[in-house]
Amino acid sequence: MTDAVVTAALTGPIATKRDNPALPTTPDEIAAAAEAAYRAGAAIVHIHLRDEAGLPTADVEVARRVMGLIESRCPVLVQLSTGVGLDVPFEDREALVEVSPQMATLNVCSMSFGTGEFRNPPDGVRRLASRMRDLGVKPELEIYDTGHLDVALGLDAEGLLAHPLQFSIVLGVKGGAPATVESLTAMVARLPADAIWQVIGIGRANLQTTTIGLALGGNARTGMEDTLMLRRGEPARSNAELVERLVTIARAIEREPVGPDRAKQLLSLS
Ligand code: KMH
Ligand code: ZN
Repeated sequence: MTDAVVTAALTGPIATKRDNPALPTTPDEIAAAAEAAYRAGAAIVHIHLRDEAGLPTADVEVARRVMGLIESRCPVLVQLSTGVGLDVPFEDREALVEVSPQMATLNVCSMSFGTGEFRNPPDGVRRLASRMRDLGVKPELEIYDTGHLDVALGLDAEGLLAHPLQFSIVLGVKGGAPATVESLTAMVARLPADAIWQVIGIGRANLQTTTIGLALGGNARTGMEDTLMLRRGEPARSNAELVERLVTIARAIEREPVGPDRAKQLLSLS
């Protein structure tokens, strides 16, 4: 068995309870979902915040509250999304790292995102990378296509990123790389030798692409940000249910999900 770090992406920025009533959106629901995901085998929770209306927010007070609630329940590591939501200005999103989560996402390029636009301007991305480096917040480099990898490597060449680099290869977003083995292997082949990586499989191909990533030696992520369905026609009843299934798959292919302490070592978190 080799180690595998499992991340649960609990909420995301787009789905609502109308899409799946089990989606956690309030601070208490997110904290309870984080604990259940941890107990099911996740070492990390990827967190998007919602306001009282259920919309994505970059409110640092909400971030502090959610992080405090999670910490009071379990030792799972927190990866805060700086992607937040498509309608939230970059300048508000970047302020979230000031609450010093163990990790935060760093989306390196602007792009079309479904029917919306995901704005990550080059000067803002460099500023955010530099602030994360100064605060000791580990960037989760989200790579939605091959060119994004080159931009991330450029940030590394400028000395803005701490090693080992940690990549999430996102497959299946409309506007990014398709959920195919070819697009995955094209990106994996070009990662630095010491890079740590996982697949984020969006939508229908979630199960297949995540499993292929694990089989190729990557870590793994699942959760209701990435898929609201356990399988076609069957909505997920919880994030923990998705994590349980992924843990079963990991073990079946000789990958053992690790706890937060070991994940901290593997990912070189401060
Ligand atoms: N769904 C997007 C807006 C992140 O968490 O940083 C991208 C996103 C990335 O959620
Ligand atoms: Zn996210």
